[in-house]
Amino acid sequence: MQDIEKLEQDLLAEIAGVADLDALESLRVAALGKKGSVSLMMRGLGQMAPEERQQVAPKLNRLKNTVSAALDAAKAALLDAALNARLAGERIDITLPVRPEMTGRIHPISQVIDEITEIFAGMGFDIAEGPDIDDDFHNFTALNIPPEHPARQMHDTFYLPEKADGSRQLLRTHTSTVQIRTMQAKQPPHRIIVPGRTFRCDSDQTHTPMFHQIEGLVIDKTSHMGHLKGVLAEFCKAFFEVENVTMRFRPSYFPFTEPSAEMDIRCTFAGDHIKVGEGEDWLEILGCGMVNPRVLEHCGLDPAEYQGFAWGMGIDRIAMLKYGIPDLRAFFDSDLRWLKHYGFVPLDVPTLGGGLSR
Ligand code: 2NM
Repeated sequence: MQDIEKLEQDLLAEIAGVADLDALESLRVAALGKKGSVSLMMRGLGQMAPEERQQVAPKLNRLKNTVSAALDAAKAALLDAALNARLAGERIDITLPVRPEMTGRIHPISQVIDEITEIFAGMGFDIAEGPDIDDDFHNFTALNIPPEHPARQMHDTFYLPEKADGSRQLLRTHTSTVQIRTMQAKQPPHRIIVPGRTFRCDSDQTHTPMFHQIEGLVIDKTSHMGHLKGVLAEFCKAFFEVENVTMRFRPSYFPFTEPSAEMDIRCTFAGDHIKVGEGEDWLEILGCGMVNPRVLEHCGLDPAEYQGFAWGMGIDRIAMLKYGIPDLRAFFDSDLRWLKHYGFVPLDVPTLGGGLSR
């Protein structure tokens, strides 16, 4: 009897003092394993007289249960402590500033794309993207640009080598390919903007063969030029971060819109910087119009049911204007000193609430 109580006290004391899981497992084997101290005692039951066995057996069972429970509890406590130690070791203070200070910079074009998408996303537009390499239908035919149109000539468009069937793919000359793909793939209403690379065989002081555009498209049953004007006015105020922008629409021509217009905004040229919104000069910033019914038909939409507006603008020139960057071609030189000077800090993400360009 004494033995049982003594053994229990000893075992519980040892379990309480154990420092790690390995030691605890050794203890378990030494007590409850085949040749463990508790097991050996239980084996002794066989040699006892029945009355004695009846007395001792429940005590031994209780001993076994107590030790077993103490082992389980100790194991749980050790696992808990190990987890807490690991969590404490992995804890990071996310309020600390980034270290080391980030040296990478966001290219002004990426910054301007982020700003513009933020503005239009705030107005409920989706952002759509599509392939740089496309075909004649999406780049020209669907946009009501007939085969003899000058924009189709070799000197404007980069063509890929002819395929076996005689067709040639091309590098898209505008992002409108994506508007076409969107109208073909989904049912109206559409409210999208499409940022991306575009390509034209043209290279001088103010043109690079690859440049960037953002185009917008709204299609539903009742959208009209008044909505177009409202959307673009909101955009200009937000983008140039000014209270008021005076706009002017000049009649123009695009095959894919009817009527078409070009939009100018008031500005003043103050030295090398430009002030946008008010002033004596006009700055041409985009082309726009009501989507030509023929374009809708090419996309399988009934012009008697659907209508809408679209616009397009070059991002590179707008980025130069907004951020006072003098030379277009430096945009694509990958000069790290230039990027450090004109680039943006990666964590300063443009938001409508927090400010676009800070
Ligand atoms: C512009 C000017 C005016 C335009 C039209 C379309 C489409 F696909 F809906 F017909 N996409 N983009 C558009 C209209 C583009 O860029 C100066």
